Amino acid sequence: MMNVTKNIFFLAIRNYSTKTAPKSTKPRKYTFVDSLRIHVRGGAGGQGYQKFGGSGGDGGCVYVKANKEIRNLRTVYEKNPKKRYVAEVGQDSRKHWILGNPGEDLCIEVPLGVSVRDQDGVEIGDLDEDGQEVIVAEGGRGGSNQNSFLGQRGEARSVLLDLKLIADVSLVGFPNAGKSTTLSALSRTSPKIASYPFTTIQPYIGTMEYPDTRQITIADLPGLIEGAHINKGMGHKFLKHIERTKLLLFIVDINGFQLHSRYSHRTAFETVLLLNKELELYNTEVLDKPAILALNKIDLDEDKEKTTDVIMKVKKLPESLNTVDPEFHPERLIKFDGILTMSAKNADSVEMVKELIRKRLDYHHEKARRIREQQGLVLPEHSKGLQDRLRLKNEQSKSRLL
Ligand SMILES: Nc1nc2c(ncn2[C@@H]2O[C@H](COP(=O)(O)OP(=O)(O)OP(=O)(O)O)[C@@H](O)[C@H]2O)c(=O)[nH]1
Ligand SMILES: [Mg+2]
Repeated sequence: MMNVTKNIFFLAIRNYSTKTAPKSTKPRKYTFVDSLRIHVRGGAGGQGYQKFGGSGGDGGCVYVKANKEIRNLRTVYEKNPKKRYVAEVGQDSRKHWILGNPGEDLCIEVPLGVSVRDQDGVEIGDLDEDGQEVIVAEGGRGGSNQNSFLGQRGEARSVLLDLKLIADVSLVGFPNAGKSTTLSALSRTSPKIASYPFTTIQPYIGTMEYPDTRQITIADLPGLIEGAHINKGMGHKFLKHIERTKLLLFIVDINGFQLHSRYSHRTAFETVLLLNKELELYNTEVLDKPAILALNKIDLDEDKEKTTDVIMKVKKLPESLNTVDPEFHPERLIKFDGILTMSAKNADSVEMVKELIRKRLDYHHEKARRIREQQGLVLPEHSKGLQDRLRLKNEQSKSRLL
């Protein structure tokens, strides 16, 4: 049994320690797909009919639309594995049909959280809300007296769909820290849990439910390892998913972490600093997100010595940095909104985490709202009625004009 576990473990390291990401964007079957390159072309415009001054119909356009029912880009790929999308052509103008009908638009439905970019990496649009849409290829103009009655070609280009999960909270931790165990204790999800690293190889979203029906989503991401920011391990591939979450929940094993016997053992305090450092090296901005530190597996620390030690050191940062080697020092320290101890296997201690997450999310939501309000970006909640009345008045006066 031991050997089997060990083999899986080494296989995992070999597979996931690749220095460069595979070039092909062709997704493997049954895997979570969070990036997909597609080729889009608007429909050509119909030909005009010069003799009668007739105009051809405009070609249809291709647009991308967010649909909350779609969970990942694999669904998009499976619907059209060739990844080519061509909208309908506009109808030609004819003797008995002077104005050709426009071609039908083509809609590509994608999950929420997709950012659409062109071949040069320039952003075309972010689709974060259900029903949001963006045109990716315009249809060609129909032929008319303005263009010598020649229908124009539709726009053609390749477009990258890049999915960044939208969840309220994301779990950040080294492999085997107990992230999936925490997720299963917090939500009704049952992710795979096992005693070897890299058990979770795809992001997984669970929903925490509160007695008053409030729901908070939480993303379990594959574990990070040292060097994740330069593609080591597999966490790097998923670091981008942290960017759109509102709160980070660090899960740290109180016994620290050791990838395997050839690597050094890291204490829980070193692990906290290393996670801080990996996030910083990936994108300093993620350090501005509210974060909670959960020290896990305290049932294995009977005399509470390790727990007391790490809490004291985290609270005494930055002075406590001098207790560890400079290689662990981040440039910028993350500020934790709260430190908790738990045993993810014990549902009661996880309840506290659940409550704190809600409190912190609500606090930061309210804070952000007030800042926007002060900057005049949104009307205060109580003046929303006024906004609606103004809109209605505008519409009424418009309809009177018609
Ligand atoms: N004793 C004890 N063991 C725990 C606790 N939480 C998790 N474990 C065990 O730790 C191991 C790893 O747990 P996982 O939840 O799979 O860890 P993970 O962080 O999701 O790991 P990866 O998916 O590999 O990144 C499993 O054997 C769990 O049963 C805890 O509070 N106490
Ligand atoms: Mg896991």
